[in-house]
Amino acid sequence: MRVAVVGATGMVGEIMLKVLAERKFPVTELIPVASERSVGKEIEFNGKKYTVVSLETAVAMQPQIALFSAGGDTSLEWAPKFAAAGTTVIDNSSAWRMDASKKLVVPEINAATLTKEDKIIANPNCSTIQMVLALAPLHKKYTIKRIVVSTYQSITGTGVKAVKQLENEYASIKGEMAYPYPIHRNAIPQCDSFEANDYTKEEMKLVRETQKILDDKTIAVTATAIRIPVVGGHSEAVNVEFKNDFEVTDIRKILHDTPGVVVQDNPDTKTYPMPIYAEGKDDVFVGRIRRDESQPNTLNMWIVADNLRKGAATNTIQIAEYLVAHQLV
Ligand code: A2P
Ligand code: 11C
Repeated sequence: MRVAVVGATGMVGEIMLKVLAERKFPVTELIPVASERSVGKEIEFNGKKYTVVSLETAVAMQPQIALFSAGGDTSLEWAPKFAAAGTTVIDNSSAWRMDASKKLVVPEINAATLTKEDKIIANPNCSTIQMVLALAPLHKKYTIKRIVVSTYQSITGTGVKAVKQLENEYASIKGEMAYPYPIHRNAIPQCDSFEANDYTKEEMKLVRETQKILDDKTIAVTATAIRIPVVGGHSEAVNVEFKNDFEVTDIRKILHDTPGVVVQDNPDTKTYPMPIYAEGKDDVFVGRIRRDESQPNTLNMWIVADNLRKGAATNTIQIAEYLVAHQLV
């Protein structure tokens, strides 16, 4: 496979290269792509050096697959050009996610809907991916009525600038700010910009993307997304009301049997997921599983995952693996 990685010098792009190598994705030729300012730079992949090329050059090279993580504007402009040249694009930006003609894919849930005609495939937002991976099998059995989610999000979701801001604050150095406020010793109740309804874009992604991936517009979702000074992954306190009653032991068993989900849940041994241990892993970790005693058919749990891996790079590459395995590219 000739594989282009658009945004290869970025935070997610670098993890994409790592995950492609780790999972032995059948790359015969890697085409690293970045902005004009990086063209000509060398990057290493699988022990070989590759030169970063421009988007224009990459389209002309007609890769079979292009993995995009270079922002929404780049995707909007360039994904259709790659698609027109016969390349299948898997896009990690928010550009195409809510486009009714594009599929929004978490492979364990809905990869079976993919066909050869899908030339631009959307990868969901990190906080959505980890939540729906755990919720999909529970929805299947008990039918979700409503989700109330509060997130505690890693600064890596914002990018290199945010990591630099925290490092500067640790060292009491004045520098460029990624956030409107200090992040060290703080919790900022704003991830991304606000929409007209006073929710942030991140919160509305949790609402809209969840309904699209679970293919059910009747699921009510409300979200509060918080940025905290953490690096390893996103954490989520999730309260789920089902139509039907459940046994907590059955919930644990279903989650235990769900590919990609790891249950870490034992109050006696203080076992529960934490971002410091999720970092660098591809799984979604679930713990603090307990009945909400304040109303019927309702469950509380705590979901943690590395936002750059399953939340971004790994999910994108799992989609690519599915396409290859099913001869869809
Ligand atoms: P570059 O390194 O040349 O700026 P991050 O989200 O971590 O900031 O990374 C963004 C990635 O997207 C980088 O690889 C960046 O390349 C790339 N990128 C940003 N703007 C463009 C653009 N207009 N065309 C191509 N790649 C872009
Ligand atoms: C964050 N979820 O943590 C964001 C980053 O739509 O892919 C990824 C944004 C997106 O801030």
